[in-house]
Amino acid sequence: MMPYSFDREQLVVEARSVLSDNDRGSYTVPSHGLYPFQWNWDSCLTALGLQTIDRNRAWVELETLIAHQWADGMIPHIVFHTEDDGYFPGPGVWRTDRATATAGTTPTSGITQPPVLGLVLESLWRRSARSEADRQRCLALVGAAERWHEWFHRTRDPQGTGLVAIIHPWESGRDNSADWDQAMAAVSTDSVGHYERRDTGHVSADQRPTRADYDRYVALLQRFADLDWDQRLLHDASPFQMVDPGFNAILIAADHSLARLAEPLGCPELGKRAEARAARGEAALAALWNPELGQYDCWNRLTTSRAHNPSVAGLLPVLALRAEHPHRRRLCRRIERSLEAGPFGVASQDPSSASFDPTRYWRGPSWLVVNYLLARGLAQHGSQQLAERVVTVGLNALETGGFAEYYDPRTGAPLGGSTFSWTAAMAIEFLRADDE
Ligand code: 9WN
Repeated sequence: MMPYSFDREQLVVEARSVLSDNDRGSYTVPSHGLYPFQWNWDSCLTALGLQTIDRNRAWVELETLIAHQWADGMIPHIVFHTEDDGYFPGPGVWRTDRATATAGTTPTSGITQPPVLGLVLESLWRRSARSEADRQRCLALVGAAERWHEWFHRTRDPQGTGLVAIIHPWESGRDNSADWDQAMAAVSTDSVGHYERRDTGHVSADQRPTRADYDRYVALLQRFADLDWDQRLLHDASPFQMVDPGFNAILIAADHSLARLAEPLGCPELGKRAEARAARGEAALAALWNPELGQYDCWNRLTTSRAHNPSVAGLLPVLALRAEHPHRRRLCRRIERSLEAGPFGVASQDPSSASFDPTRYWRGPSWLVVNYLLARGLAQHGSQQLAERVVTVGLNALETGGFAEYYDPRTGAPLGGSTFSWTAAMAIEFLRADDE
C-alpha cells in the first residue's frame, strides 16, 4: 500500500476516487471483491462522502437502500443487487423469498444493522441546498427511518424495556467482538452442514472471524430462515439476544436527529414521537452501565447477565449522553486511555483487556466509522478537544495505512479489505473544515 502524503487536498481527491470506483450507479459497494453488494450502514455513512461529489447521488444512495425496506419496516443489512458468488452467504442461503414482508424482487438478507440513517439524514439535510425538492426527498427518507425505528421497538423489545436487542452478531456491525463470546458459545451448530467461506479468499484468515464463529453465524441464519423470517417470531426464538449499548446509543441519537429535522421538514408529530422514543431509550440505557468496567456493557437477555467486556460499544453512548451526564467524563477518560495504548484510533476492544487482538477484525483493530461516531458524539456534547484528537488519530491511520477496512491501533498498519468506501467517506468527513 502506498503511503499517503499528508496533503489534505490530495487525500480528498484520493478518497473521492475510491468512492467513484466503488460506485455502481445507484448504490456503492463497500469494497471491490470482498463485499460486492449494498450494505446498510456502509451505504448510509458513504452517502456523507458522496454528497461532496454529487448532492443528488447522496440522496439516491439512501433511496436505493430504502426501496428495499421490508413491509414491516425492517431495513435489511444487505441488498443483493447482482449475482456474485464471491461472497458467502448469498441469497440462496438467506432464503428471504419465503418471508411475507419482503418488499420487491431483489433479494435481501433478513437481519438489519446499526440505524445510522437518521444521523446521516440530519447531516445531509444541513449541507444540502434545502430546496423544496431536497425537503421532499429528505422527508420521505425520514419517514422510512421512523418506520424502521418503530419496527425496532416493536419486534426487538417485546417486553417494552426501552432498549432493543440484536439477534445476530452481524446486526451489531461488530461481527466477532468479544462481546458475543459467551452468548455465541451457547449457539448449537449441530445442523449447520457443509458450506464454503469466501471471505478468506480475499483477506488473510487471521484478520477475519474464526471457523467456529462462522458456524454459529450460519446456524442462527438457518434458524431464522426456518421460521420464514417472520420478524414477529425471531426475537423470542433466537438463541442469541444481546442488548448492545452502542447500537442503542445510535438508535437514540438517530431519533434525536429525526426530532431536530421535524421543524425544517414540517413534520412536528413525527418529531414528538422521535423525542419520546429517544427519552425512553436514554432512561433505559442506565441499566447497561457497568461500574466495574467504568463503561457501558452488553446485556444478554437470555441469561440475564452482562457480557462483562470492555469493547468500544460501551463507549459509543457518548453519542447519546448529554454534556452534564455523570458517566460522560468516565467514557472520555477511557477513550483517552485507549488512544494512549493505540495511537491509530480508538480500538474496538480495550487494549488492556485479555481479549484484545490488534489484528483480528472487531477484536481490537480500529475502525474509522466507529471513530467518526465517537468524534461526532464528543463534539456534539461539549468534548471538542477530545473529538479533535480522535479525528487527528483517524487521519494518522489514513496516512499510514490508506483507505483500509480497519487498522492495527498500535501501528496504523492496514488490515482487511482495501480501497474501502466508508473509510474514504470518513476521510472526507474528518477533513471538513466545519459542519455546514
Ligand atoms: C457481514 C460491509 C460489512 C460491515 C460490517 C463488517 C463486515 C460482513 C462480513 O462487513 O460484515 O455483514 O461478511 O464480514 O463487520 O460492519 O457493514 O463492510
